[in-house]
Amino acid sequence: AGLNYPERLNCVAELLDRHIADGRGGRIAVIASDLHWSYADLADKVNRIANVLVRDLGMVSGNRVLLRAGNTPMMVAAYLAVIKAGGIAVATMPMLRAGELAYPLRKARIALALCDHRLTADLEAARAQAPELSRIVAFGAAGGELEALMAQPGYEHFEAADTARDDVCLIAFTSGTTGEPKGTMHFHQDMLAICDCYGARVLKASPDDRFTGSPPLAFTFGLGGLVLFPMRIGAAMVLPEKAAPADLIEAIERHKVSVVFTAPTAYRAMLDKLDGRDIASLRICVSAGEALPRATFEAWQARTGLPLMDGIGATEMLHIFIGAPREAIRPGSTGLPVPGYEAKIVDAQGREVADGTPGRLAVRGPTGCRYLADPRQSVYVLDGWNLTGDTYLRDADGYFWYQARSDDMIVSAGYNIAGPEVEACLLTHEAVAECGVVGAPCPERGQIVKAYVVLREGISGDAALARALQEHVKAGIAPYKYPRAIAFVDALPKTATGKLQRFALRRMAQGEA
Ligand code: 3UK
Repeated sequence: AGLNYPERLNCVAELLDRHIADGRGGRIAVIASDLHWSYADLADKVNRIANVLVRDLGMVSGNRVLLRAGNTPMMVAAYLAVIKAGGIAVATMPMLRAGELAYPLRKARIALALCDHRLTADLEAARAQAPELSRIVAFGAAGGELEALMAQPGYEHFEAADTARDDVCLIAFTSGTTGEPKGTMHFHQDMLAICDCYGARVLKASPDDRFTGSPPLAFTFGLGGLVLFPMRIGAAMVLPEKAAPADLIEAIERHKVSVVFTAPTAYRAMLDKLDGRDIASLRICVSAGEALPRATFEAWQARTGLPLMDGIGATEMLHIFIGAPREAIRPGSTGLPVPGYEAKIVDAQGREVADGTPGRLAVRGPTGCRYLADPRQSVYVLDGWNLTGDTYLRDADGYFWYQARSDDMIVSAGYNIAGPEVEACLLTHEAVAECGVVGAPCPERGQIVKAYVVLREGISGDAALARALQEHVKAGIAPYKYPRAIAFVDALPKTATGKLQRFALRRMAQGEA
């Protein structure tokens, strides 16, 4: 994609300071409820925090700084300040508790943390298991500790640290659905590369767009979609305090948002809440994090006239690496490799398979997996290719079609069944709000297909509805894939990043068998 970044590069100088140097300091950068920060306002906060880090807190280039906050303007400023000062931002999901914080604290050898004042208790508690953590500075409250330090005279200027393009600036932890979370390391140039590949060539947003979404800023899906993509082009980010489907609609309507980043389940949930709302400002809707069921694509398009732009990304790759530009979308397919990336399908021995054959998805490009001090590196990277844990197939036109997480395949009476395909079919039934399909142990068949179903508001589950759902699946896809067991539940187990926890459903299915 012709990426040629200078050897000395600080990504914050490019994402933020450049706009001011080029006379765009008056443009709106951050919107949150009643707050509006221009690019110049944001740069002022960033410089002040950077000065506090270096002059008051003793941070030096290369230090790792833990960040803990929701999607707030100060979280954005803190992220950029750590990176501008040459540090390495280690963001953690706000919902993590003390026991879960200790691992990334120890693994990334964190001495210093900046933390939203509402979230300090768990961090304080985690100190018992992470003795290297010597300083926690709270922010976000009027007269907060960080804010008081920021107000010191002479703190409004800060020269970006002279970092290399391949210096690490971010450690993002995976959500850890299998074993301990892994810290993935990303360089200054990676922050720009995702904008110049996916942002410029697939998303194609404009400086007048306003971006919003639900993913946490501690999740690279959120960092890219809500912060990096808009900043690269001088556009604005809208940060709702809460990001449930109703809050997203409210933010879109109130702030005339045009670009949304969220997960497929959130689009589906928003559909039930659009009556009487004005979301005409919306023009680009990105869906990632989980497979986008065709029924969700179609229902969203029918209701809003907008196609959902599916894209597969991963913490290991920083952001989206397969996805189609709007004019090339094929419903049901994740899309085409993002310009700058290559993708292929390989078998268990790592050999490329023929088009149309399912296998493991491998990808390479300007960003890629580097785990922090972790022997599991070879699980993801082979011969320069990143091996995602996903089963995909490529068609003759080069489009990639998701099948399942490789470890989510259900084997029932010798048949291989992809849970997500059964879920996609169940979602075409009007009674179904959400569902998760896993294998449940069965003495005769090895496994049977079991569906956990959340019904739409006002509908209650009984044996007749369960039979109707089974018939619906048999009529929609090959009958052997139908769920022999159906359980109606109030909610599905989700990770901190909003993904369905199929392993938790499998455990439930085991317990119930
Ligand atoms: C799954 C998808 C089908 C897939 C992410 C956008 O999700 C992100 O990162 P994670 O590390 O998870 C990676 C795994 O999630 N997945 C993501 N998107 C899709 N499966 N269709 C999709 N569109 O199993 C992948 O291996 O949490 C997403 C940007 C940045 C991200 N970190």
